Amino acid sequence: MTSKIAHIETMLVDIPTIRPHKLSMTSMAVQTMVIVRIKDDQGREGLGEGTTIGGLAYGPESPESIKTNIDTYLAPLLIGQPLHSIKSLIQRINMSVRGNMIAKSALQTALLDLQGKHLNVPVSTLLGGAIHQHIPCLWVLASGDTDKDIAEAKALIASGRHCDFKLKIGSRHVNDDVAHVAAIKAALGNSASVRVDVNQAWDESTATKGMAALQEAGVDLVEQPTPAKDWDALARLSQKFNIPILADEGVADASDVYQLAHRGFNGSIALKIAKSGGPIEALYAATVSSASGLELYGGTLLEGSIGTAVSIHAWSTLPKLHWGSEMFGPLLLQDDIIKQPLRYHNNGVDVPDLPGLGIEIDEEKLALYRRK
Ligand code: MUC
Ligand code: MG
Repeated sequence: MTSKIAHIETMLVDIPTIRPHKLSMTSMAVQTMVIVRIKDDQGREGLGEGTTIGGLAYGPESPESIKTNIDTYLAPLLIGQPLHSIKSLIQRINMSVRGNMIAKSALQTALLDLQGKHLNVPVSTLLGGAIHQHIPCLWVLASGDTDKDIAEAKALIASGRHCDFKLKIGSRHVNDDVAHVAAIKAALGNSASVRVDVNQAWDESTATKGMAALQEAGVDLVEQPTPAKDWDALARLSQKFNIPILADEGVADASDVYQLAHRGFNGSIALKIAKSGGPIEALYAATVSSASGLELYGGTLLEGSIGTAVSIHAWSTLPKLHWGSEMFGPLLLQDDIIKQPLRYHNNGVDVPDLPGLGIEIDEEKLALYRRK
């Protein structure tokens, strides 16, 4: 029997990070997640998460706006609705609410979890079926200190947890950033793939200089060197260098991927559930990327375990993630609000295979970290 959506609760959850995490636009010491709990009229519950980086530093939605907008505008559209078609529920929301992609992604995640539990199948099955059971996962070095980053990377390589690394740069002068990256690459050698994320901090001429030096230093990939919507610059840079470019902030959804490909961009695309409005739309972006000959990467907005789990379910349905993924968000946090943490080993993470997301809330931990 089809169930109906009976209740939607949202809460802000703050968990400190294991060390400061420095990006070009902010430094994080704590991560705030908006946790969503949707209950149906048969007593089942679906979990969702909407998470961004650094309040309003990264994008136009803050944790507080995500919570307020779900409570005030999105949740009332779902209460009382039958659960049989998630796409018709998405359509219902999209007809009344523009933007707010992270809020939409949080709700879509909870609906998928609820539907998966109802049908007794994992979320990956609802998204077409898992092709992979283990997803490669890199680690981000972002302490801001070269020696600390080298020590952190060497320990992670030795433990077998990660062999690929992304370095956050862009807040310092390009020469200092390149020296920092080159020192890390030289210390790790060929045992590691080293990539950088500039988070839009360079203009095109600085990017031309920086990318030439990074290519020389043996860096494998440069992520979003120039401002998000400067699609022409990204396309020109991708044609100028052999070192590939990964588009991140510049491509939120399938239509952005089309626009970038149309301009001659020949790099790769970072898929993220948060910027697309949910895993279903992130997979639409993947389809347009593949049709345009662009390679894929599973991205994160540093979500905790719920947002990370649903992303892993989505990426498991893709034939090929050319650059692996960065689904390490839970490992950056000092603690977790779920009972069985995601399993990280062999330079990757396992795809959960229990019904729904395959994860269970730890109520005591949730009560501890929930914002009062
Ligand atoms: C980004 O822009 O890629 C992903 C990993 C990380 O450390 O920051 C994010 C955001
Ligand atoms: Mg990025």
